[in-house]
Amino acid sequence: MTKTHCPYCSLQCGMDLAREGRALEVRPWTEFPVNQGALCRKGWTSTGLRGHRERLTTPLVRDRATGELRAAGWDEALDLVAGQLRELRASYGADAVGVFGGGGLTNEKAYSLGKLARVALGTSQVDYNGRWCMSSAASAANRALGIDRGLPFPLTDVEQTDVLVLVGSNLAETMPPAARHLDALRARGGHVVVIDPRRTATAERADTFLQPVPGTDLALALGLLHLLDAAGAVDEEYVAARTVGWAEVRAAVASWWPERVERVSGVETAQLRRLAELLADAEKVTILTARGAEQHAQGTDTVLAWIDVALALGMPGRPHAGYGCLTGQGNGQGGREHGQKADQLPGYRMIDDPAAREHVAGVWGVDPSSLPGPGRSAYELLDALGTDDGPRALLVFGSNIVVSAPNATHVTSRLADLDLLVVADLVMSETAALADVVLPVTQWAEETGTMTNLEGRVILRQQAASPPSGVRSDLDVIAGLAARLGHDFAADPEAVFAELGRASAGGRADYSAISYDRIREEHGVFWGTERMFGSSFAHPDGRARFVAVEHRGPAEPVDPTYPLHLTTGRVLAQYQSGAQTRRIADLPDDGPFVELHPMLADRIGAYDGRPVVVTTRRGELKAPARVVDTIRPDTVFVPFHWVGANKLTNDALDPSSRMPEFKVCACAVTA
Ligand SMILES: Nc1nc2c(c(=O)[nH]1)N[C@H]1C(S)=C(S)[C@@H](COP(=O)(O)OP(=O)(O)OC[C@H]3O[C@@H](n4cnc5c(=O)[nH]c(N)nc54)[C@H](O)[C@@H]3O)O[C@H]1N2
Ligand SMILES: Nc1nc2c(c(=O)[nH]1)N[C@H]1C(S)=C(S)[C@@H](COP(=O)(O)OP(=O)(O)OC[C@H]3O[C@@H](n4cnc5c(=O)[nH]c(N)nc54)[C@H](O)[C@@H]3O)O[C@H]1N2
Ligand code: SF4
Ligand SMILES: [Mo]
Repeated sequence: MTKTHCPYCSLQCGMDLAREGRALEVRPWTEFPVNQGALCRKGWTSTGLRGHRERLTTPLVRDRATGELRAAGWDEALDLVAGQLRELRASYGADAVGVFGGGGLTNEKAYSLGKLARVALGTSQVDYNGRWCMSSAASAANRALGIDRGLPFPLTDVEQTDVLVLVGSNLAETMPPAARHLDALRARGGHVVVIDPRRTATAERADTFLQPVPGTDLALALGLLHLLDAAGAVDEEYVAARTVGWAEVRAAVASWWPERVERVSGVETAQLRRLAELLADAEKVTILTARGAEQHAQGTDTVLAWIDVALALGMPGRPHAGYGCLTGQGNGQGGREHGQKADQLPGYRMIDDPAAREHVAGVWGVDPSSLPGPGRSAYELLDALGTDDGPRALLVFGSNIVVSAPNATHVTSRLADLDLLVVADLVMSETAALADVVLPVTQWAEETGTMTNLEGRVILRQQAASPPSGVRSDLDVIAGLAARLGHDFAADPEAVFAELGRASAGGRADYSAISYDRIREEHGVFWGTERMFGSSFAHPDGRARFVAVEHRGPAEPVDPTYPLHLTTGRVLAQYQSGAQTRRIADLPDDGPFVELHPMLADRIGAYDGRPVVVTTRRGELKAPARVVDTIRPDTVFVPFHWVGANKLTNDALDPSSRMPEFKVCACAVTA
């Protein structure tokens, strides 16, 4: 039996892997506190990719003559990649090479990938799919609280709160074992509030459900602040002692009376008033945001407004209360801390900070001035590929861009304009299928590494089986490329983790006190403290910042040609771009569908199960209708696990986090 964690989401549920002959079987690991033995369907079936006939087991190189991918040896493939990268750098400069990482990579991989970019390639052009995921919450938390840690408290704390507000989270489908904490809270007499344009499985477990127009959560928060202030429910003592900036927020929300909020969001004034009363009367309130509130061109401001609500109520830092973001990818937290992000060095240090550069360059044994500056954010990087001043080569580790990037048809055309596309993956993802070189890598149970879950708990995924022959770990691949570029990188995960510890020492996310042995003994180790903000926030003066923000609305409002709101998201049985879960036989793979309300279906003559066409300014998708009365009549929903949804989505970006607006654009639907 090997104690490890699920290959998918940020809950990083603990599991035991038992060998049954050649097969691996998933068994519950009941002592691991986050999931206490429970797993969702994806976790139970996660070994389904082991020995799968579609696993990649040899490097592939595109034959110039035929245009087809053909099998190649590792030396041939890596020599070819390194040779071409050297040539491109010599002709066009170091920024001609781009690197694209993922929040599903282990801490060790994220760290090595950033080091590959900055040290071996000398490029500033490195970013990752975390920009798609939680960057708006990160940018808001940094600004308001002085630090970006998804949950600044253990997840189980939510059971002890009085009112839990979930803004744009469908955790009953996206983190099913976490739903038990909602049930426990309600069994204690607590109250769950869900805010979502769809009455989801999570909303079914709630006491209060608000169903706003997509993209209006910011207006709701401003309206709540208005009502809390009017009712004298602001915790003046806390505000005076622990925060700055309330006066500006108070002035900004003065004009957000409930009728105005109703006009913008569609949420009735009576409902908003009841929610304000509920919050005002509660001793302990916890507000959690997820992608529904964050994946917007005003995502950062939306999160800031909800943090303002939490601060006005005096909650952050109080036991069993406060604000948190439900990070999404397996290593969503660690993946953003160790230097694969365009503006960061390991330890959540900023790449334009001279002291940070000096410290990290010291660990890397290079001159600080040799480190590049900040690069482009994920979408901007992809948008620039193959253009005059953009990268001409891209190395992709752990992302299936063709399916998951916004405005995907455009992004795919950018990939096609590259001189060299290299993809490291377990399977032939839609992105790997376009590559010039495909590198087959090990998957979670075949390698060891650390992940940092949504609570900031660093956990250890231990190897439970040997990889198929011909497959190498990402760390080996990165070290192999670095060696060919004249640099000696460690490839052993524990050695990389020790180096990461040194590089992060003294940074905002300091891992220097954590070791594999400690993680094994303690079932995971929190970086920093388990519960944050008890006595001070992470700004130099110890105070949280209220930030006054305004509601702008979606970048692409509805109009007579595109009269409906399109939103996108997830279903329980598929994970992300589906590259892994669509190949697992025990998970249903029905293809995309279009969820719409019976009133809308009637108007356009659509029938459940029959195809409809969704059109936006960027593309169209034909898929079966799913007629349900749980969605707003002015909104349609498409899951993004299959090619399709992102041909429709808008590439408008949040100005501060550079997160794309996946959660709302204007569309038309015809039967
Ligand atoms: N089954 C499954 N689980 C997953 C994943 C997966 O792919 N599949 N991915 C993991 C990852 S990386 C992530 S980031 C998380 C995401 O976890 P969630 O954020 O829970 O997932 P989503 O389905 O993207 O969005 C949540 C809800 O937002 C709603 N929504 C849409 N627009 C708006 C809006 O404007 N306002 C509000 N308030 N709500 C809105 C949608 O209707 C949806 O129900 O899930 C993780 N877990
Ligand atoms: N319309 C719409 N689009 C969205 C979203 C949405 O809500 N709506 N959500 C966004 C969000 S939150 C996210 S997180 C992204 C995720 O979207 P992607 O970045 O596409 O995420 P995955 O499907 O997890 O891609 C991981 C790829 O890497 C491979 N892989 C898995 N593990 C490893 C590994 O250890 N090493 C290597 N080299 N490869 C590995 C997998 O097989 C897969 O091909 O999608 C975003 N796109
Ligand atoms: S909730 Fe997330 S971590 Fe837990 S079993 Fe499901 S996919 Fe895996
Ligand atoms: Mo995500």
